[in-house]
Amino acid sequence: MRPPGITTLGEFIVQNQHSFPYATGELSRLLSAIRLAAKVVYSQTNKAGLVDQVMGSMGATNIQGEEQKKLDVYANDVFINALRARLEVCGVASEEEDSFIAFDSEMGKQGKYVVLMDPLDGSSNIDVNVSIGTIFAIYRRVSRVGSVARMEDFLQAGTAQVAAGYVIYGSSTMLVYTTGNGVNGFTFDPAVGVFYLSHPSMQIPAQGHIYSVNEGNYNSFDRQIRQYIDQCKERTYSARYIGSLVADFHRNLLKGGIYLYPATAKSSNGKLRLLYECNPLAMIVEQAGGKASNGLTRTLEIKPAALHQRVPFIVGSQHMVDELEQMYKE
Ligand code: P6P
Repeated sequence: MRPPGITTLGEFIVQNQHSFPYATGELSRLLSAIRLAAKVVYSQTNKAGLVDQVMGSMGATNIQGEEQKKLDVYANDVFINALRARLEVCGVASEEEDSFIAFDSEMGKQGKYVVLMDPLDGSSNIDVNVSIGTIFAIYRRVSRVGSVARMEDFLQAGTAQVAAGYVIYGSSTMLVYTTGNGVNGFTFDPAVGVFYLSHPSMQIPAQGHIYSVNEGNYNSFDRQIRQYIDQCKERTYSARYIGSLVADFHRNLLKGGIYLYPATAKSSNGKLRLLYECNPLAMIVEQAGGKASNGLTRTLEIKPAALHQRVPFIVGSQHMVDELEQMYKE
């Protein structure tokens, strides 16, 4: 029996579609595809330790050269198939796909939106039972409706996102998203198969006392990053780094804090991808009152040059990001 006053994700989307700047119903159907896919991926991730065909890797590697865990590929297929079935979407870009996928059927070409996603981020944590996540960004296409989706539809600045969100498959599974009118979190009740509004109007504390960074790379960080980390230690902030972006981001969103994936000796632009990791989380954090940048430029204003482009990523509580950006200005 549903507690009184609790709203389901489906009801919430319909109740709020009037605030979505395009035809009512379009976003509802698009988000419901993501909601469905999240439930399907949930059903596999929460038994990854049990179901042999899910464990281990296929031996294939994606464009990042990272070993693809079977669950990576599975999640990618589930989300792509769910989105292909919706007339609102004309194409998808994914961390698991070398290039974008254009839905070139007559129905697909009529789609007005493109979706960019990391279908299962942090998948190397699957085998050790650490929370993992899906991250997605939604844009209006810029190419002509009725034509096949083009690269320009996917290489839009983050400020053009019409919606962004993530799913965290953890001790509970949550879907957190924004359409530009605040951030709302929904917790999945597997007994009922429904996401319930559990975190309305999420706001990240302006100041936090948690910093999240892989300090193994400390010696190759920019001077400003090392200076900021040293300052966190002087202030005896808590170091919390799960090694799963969605899990680290979600905790900092709730408690306040800063997540850093700066440039390193191994990767001069950091490790995280602009289009389907940094931009969606940047939109969410800004809608929740926080900030995201590469130290010098607001993440959402970085002009994409390539689908899998990496950027240094600093995201979290406003005052913490401000302080680090000030070090870059000095
Ligand atoms: P490192 C996972 O592979 C991921 O993309 C993020 O989820 C995570 O925050 C980061 O990489 C961890 O990278 O280099 O610290 O192991």
